Amino acid sequence: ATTAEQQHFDHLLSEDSRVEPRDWMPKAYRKSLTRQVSQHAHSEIIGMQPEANWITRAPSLKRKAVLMAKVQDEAGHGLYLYSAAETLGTPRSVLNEQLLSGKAKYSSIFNYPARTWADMGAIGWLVDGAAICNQVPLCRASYGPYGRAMVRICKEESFHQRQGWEILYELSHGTEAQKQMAQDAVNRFYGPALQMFGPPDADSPNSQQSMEWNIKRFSNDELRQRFVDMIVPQAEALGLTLPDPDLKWNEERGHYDYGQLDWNEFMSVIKGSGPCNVQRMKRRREAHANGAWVREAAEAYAQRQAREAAE
Ligand code: FAQ
Repeated sequence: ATTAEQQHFDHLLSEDSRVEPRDWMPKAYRKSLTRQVSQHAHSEIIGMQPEANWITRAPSLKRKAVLMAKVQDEAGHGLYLYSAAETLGTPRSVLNEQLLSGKAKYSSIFNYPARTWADMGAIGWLVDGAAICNQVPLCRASYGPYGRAMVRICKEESFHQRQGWEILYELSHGTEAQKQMAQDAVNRFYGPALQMFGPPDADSPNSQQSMEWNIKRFSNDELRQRFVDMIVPQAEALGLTLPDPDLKWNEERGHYDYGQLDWNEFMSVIKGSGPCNVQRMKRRREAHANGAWVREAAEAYAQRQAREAAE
């Protein structure tokens, strides 16, 4: 880079303005953003599986329509995030290959099974709720295409969280068995949802640099705390409890204290040994193989268009 290029980049960051695809950017900035944005895209795509699993078993036509719309939104999020990642220079086919080969990560949360209908509620309320807490600050990420994609994604996530909340509310005000099913779903998703924010700050190798680059605006622990503070009163309103005996209001800090999370489990899930990692990846590889004809048809069409334009 010339000094002028580096200075221009530094100036954009210091003014808190956006870096656009045509601007010069440091190699490490491009690389780290490609990593985060593509892994985010992979999470949206793999994240369709736990809920898609319940579409045919939704308890009513209305619930089925809502769930189908939500799962389709996740596909859309994956697509705009792949497009945003591609503006950094790596083609989608390469990003996809990194997912299929296991080289790229996707969110730990999607390696847990969705056992009952109440899990649709817990996923919407807790998983989409955590996603919103994490993603609202990303609307201000320094890289323009990522920040702009986040704005629309966050609006859709808000609807997702609301639909999850409503499922749980209805169950927790239903029969004793329904309430129990809702409580069980919350018990299973609470810890893994808190781990979506990433490892504790002291063990988060990317955070500091990402914050200096205005990609992340808050640390993993700061966002996790914000999420806990948000869901405690929501759980009370639902009539459900959160499975943490150490959860209590700390007057001095002005925040809820919460107990240690199981970080060994987290590490094992991101290394591939969670309850559903194998199944999720197998399903994704099958879906990719089954879609080969679509890619071939699109390619043949593009070639014909190019030929006709040249004639
Ligand atoms: N799972 O140094 P840090 C959704 C990795 S929401 C797996 O702290 P960073 C919506 C991390 O990549 C879910 N891996 O990393 C939806 C890094 O490894 P690497 C997706 C994790 O980047 C709802 C290493 O650990 N949301 O899909 C996790 O500064 C319902 C060290 O960590 C996003 O991706 C984890 N939980 O902070 C869809 C949001 N945590 O890459 C369907 C955008 C950390 O060096 C249904 N991403 N790792 O090999 C981010 O905000 C950040 O990347 C963090 C991690 C906060 C996830």
